[in-house]
Amino acid sequence: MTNQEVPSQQTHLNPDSTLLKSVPVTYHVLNKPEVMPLRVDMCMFVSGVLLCSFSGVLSGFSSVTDQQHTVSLSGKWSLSNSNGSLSLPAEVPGCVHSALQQQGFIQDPYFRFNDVSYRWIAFDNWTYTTTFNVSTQLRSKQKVLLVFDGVDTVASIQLNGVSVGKTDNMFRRYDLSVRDLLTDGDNVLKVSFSSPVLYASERRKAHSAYRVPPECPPDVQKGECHVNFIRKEQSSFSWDWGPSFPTMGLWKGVRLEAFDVLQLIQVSSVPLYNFSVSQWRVQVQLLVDAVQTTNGQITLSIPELDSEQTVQTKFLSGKTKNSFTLHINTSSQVKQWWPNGHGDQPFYQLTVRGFQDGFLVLSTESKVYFRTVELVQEPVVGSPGLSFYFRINGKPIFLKGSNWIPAHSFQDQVSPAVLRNLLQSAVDANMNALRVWGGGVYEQDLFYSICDEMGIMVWQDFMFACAMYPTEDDFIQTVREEVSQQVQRLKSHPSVIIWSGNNENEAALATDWFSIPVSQRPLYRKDYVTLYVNNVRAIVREEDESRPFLVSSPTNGAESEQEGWVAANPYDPLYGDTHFYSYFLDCWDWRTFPRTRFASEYGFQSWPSFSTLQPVSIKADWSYNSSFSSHRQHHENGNQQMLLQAALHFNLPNATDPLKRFTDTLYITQVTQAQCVKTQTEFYRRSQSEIIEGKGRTMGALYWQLNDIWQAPSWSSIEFGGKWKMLHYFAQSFFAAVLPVAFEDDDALLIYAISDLSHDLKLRAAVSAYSWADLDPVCTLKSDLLLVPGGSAAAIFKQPVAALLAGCGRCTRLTCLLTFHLEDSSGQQGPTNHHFLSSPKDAQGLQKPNITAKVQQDATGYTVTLHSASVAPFVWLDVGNVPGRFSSNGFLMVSRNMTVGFEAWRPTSVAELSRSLTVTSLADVY
Ligand code: BMA
Repeated sequence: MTNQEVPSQQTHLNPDSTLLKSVPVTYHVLNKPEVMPLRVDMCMFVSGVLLCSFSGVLSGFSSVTDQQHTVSLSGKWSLSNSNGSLSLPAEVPGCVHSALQQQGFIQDPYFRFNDVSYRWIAFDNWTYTTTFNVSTQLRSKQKVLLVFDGVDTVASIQLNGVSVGKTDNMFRRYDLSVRDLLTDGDNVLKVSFSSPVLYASERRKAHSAYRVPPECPPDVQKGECHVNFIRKEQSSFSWDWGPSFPTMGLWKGVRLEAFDVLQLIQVSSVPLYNFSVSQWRVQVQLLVDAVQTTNGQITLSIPELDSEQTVQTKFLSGKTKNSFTLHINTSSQVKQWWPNGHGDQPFYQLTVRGFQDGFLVLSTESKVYFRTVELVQEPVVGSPGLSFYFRINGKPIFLKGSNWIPAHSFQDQVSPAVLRNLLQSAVDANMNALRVWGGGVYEQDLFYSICDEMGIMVWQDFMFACAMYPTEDDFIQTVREEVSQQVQRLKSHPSVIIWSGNNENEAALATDWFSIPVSQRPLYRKDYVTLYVNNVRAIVREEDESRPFLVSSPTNGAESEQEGWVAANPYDPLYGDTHFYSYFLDCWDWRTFPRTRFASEYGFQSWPSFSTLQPVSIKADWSYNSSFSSHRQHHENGNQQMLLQAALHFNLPNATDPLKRFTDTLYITQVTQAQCVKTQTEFYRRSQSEIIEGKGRTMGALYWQLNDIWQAPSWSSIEFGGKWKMLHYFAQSFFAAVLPVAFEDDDALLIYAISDLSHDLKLRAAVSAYSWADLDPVCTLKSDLLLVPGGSAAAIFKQPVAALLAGCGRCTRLTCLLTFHLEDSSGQQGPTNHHFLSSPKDAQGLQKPNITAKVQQDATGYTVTLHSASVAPFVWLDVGNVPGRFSSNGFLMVSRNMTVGFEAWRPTSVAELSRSLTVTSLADVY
């Protein structure tokens, strides 16, 4: 692209000016709080005024605004409760609960029943205070903004005794203009928080015309009421997997931003592809606060793509959104961003510079990743309804993954390491997608940057879940600002592939979760449309045309829209996405699952391991029937449901030693969950290429849920702290790019070959039958080679079970099980899978395997070599509280010897691992 009009600093220097290059200058505010160091890249004197450019960081963009001065007010503040009986130092970012714990006023809030013991915290009002000094230089700026990146939630803000603002929404950034209130000496900033629980209840009382249900969570959740009346993490008042900790605090950074000309508040860059002319363009949006209307030039460039553009512009006085387009040189080869498993995640550096009279007034850099996303909803041959799948860069992609919930009740404790570990675990389990669920928080910038880097597609909900919401004007206004800010913040991330208005609220209305009288239903529908369609959707459409928007999940998508946004049955498998839970039906029977277009939620609970529970419990708690075990279970009858499901196929633990019985029970719940979710996921993956009885073409399997918020039973595959449950090890296999799946239909055994690869494969299935009593296979069968196109599931093997067993000789359904894999001329492709011909509780010949284990260390790390005396299903290695993970776990052992690796997440030793290691298999628990 042309660059002849581009002003360069050298050519536009005023001859009288003095150019100082790369002078390292750090500004200091007197006393505390800490100062954010700004590197001065360049300074020059213009008309006697020193103009400088600084390097800072703004939401992932390195950003510079001339004459800008940023002072962080994060750090140590003081905190007190309403009657002054408690007064303590508090870290910002942070929250009241974290501060109380850090200062020793309370124990670990997650310990035993402390969620209930510490209920009082959220009923009190709390004030955060800091005192700071600012330089004369800062105060001499034309404008000074006091910026709060996140205030949780209802607070009034005072600077030097003057009220400067009020907040009511945790999901918004607030910037307040404070220049004239700053003084020479001590400046006192106070943020007074009102109890979120009492606020929600007052808002509920004020809404007297009609109910906005649910009023309260079910008793089993031990939570607070009316969370839908406050724009705050909805699960912070409790959820069916989480405690009630209605937090208060400054949960993100606080700073002063001072400037003379303009200030860049938010930058975004969204690549758009014009299919008809095969050209990329990048839409760059600058949210700018200008002291006065300012004329200037903006230069956008991506040097690597030989693309640059300069335009004249005018920044109007005040806060404005300014959009610019950079057309990408058509002769440049643009490398695209791909989801994990489908290609790399390359990016380009975009530079945005603004000049006023030839001087740099604004400069920022950002990463641009190019990719297109389409949500395809069109007629399907042989099936009523509409398809529902994502096409990335023109390629249909099956979404494999899970649902993300807040990683901690106290967001200040979600460190970069926690995020990285969880997201790496997702990728290591061959996931390519996560849904950021609508009852939590819009995640931190880092979450999305890591997803960009790792190729994790994000289905981003807006934060509304399982409830009706009010539509008063002030509620709508704060939601509008929230949506607009969040879309601006997140839309540059290629990982975000869809916006979705809420979690399950269409379903709640359609299937009448809240017993709303028929006569009142139109009112609730009207409110629903007002909030999600006329406001949330309208803003998203205005802000971001680059990705699809769905009003709810589950939804029938285009069909819901046809039906006035609330479909008669949002769970219809012929349209959109579905959520499906069934705890009592046999999860080994694939017939119980809906053959949906897209499974965005499904799952089963399990308990975390003992080492995760131990630090938050005492000996008296260590039984399945203890009050602790019931207390941590927030899903009605959840503990019983797990055992009932387990008992369909397994003998339940019956050890006489209470602790062994408890840990064995934890184990059996994990086995049950892993096997259930495996069966269901395999069903969805194998349904991707076919239509059976009008249903199918499933193109997504996101199980509920990836992670945990605390140490408790839940649907997660990763425990609080990062330890993988058996399900997560299973996910590594059931999400493998190439996978064999077996199931029975009409007494025939079928094996499907599933491939997410781009190229075709020629595969055969190899099936081995093992007797439960013997480690040598009874027989092995191989199918003919079959073409398996990339991105498909194909039936590759079919044989009546009776014939298979007869042909095999010494096998019956009770005495044998099957293992199988896929292979081509170069060898095995994908993991080995297994199929039980009967429930293991009925298995004849299954014995205690007496597995012995030896830990060793070699150049690659730690290994555990196992020796088994017989076939052992669900072999589980556990090294207690040594953090890390095994290369494989929960496996079926059909060989005498096997070696697995252990990746430790902190230094350990052979001695410690040997001491900590326990090995459990199915027959060891009864
Ligand atoms: C889904 C979710 C959550 C819930 C989960 C398990 O419907 O959207 O609300 O935690 O089920 O019940």
